[in-house]
Amino acid sequence: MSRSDASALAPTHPSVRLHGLLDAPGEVTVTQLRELPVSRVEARFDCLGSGEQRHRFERPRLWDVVRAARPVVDLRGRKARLRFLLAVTGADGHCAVVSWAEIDPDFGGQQILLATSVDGTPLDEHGPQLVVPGDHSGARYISGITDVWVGPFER
Ligand SMILES: Nc1nc2c(c(=O)[nH]1)N[C@H]1C(S)=C(S)[C@@H](COP(=O)(O)O)O[C@H]1N2
Ligand SMILES: [Mo]
Repeated sequence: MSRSDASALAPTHPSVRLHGLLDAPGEVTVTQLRELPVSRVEARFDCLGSGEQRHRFERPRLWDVVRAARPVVDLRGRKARLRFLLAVTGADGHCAVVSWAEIDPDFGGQQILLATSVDGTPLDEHGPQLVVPGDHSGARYISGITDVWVGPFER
């Protein structure tokens, strides 16, 4: 497909809004997420409604997506970043929080993904899906993601 064909299709595809305390906030499509380094995860989780599920997910770590948006956080020491959290929301309003320390390699370093495909099926039309391999429950596997907010807890 030529470049002009691709950009003609772009407006029909959903995008994820990256916002919060970021130097480079913006909208990112599933196509753009595929430009980041690829990770692959075989995940198994439990759903209260439909029992155990197994899926193959592919593409970027949430960590790489967030770093590309340049969060305004001091990474020289280790304490300042610990108050940061990421709120991930789907098109239906389902929302869950991931703490910065879960995905930061200096702490949990979990392979949490914003998947661009599930079992080989591309998610361009539906929007990316959050993949949290450490979770027993599937409830944080938010699909159709429209929004990722990054910022510090304030008290
Ligand atoms: N946007 C959105 N994503 C969601 C949910 C939801 O209600 N809305 N439910 C979650 C729950 S409870 C589970 S168990 C998994 C189900 O994943 P599946 O679609 O592979 O069955 O999706 C999760 N992602
Ligand atoms: Mo579920």
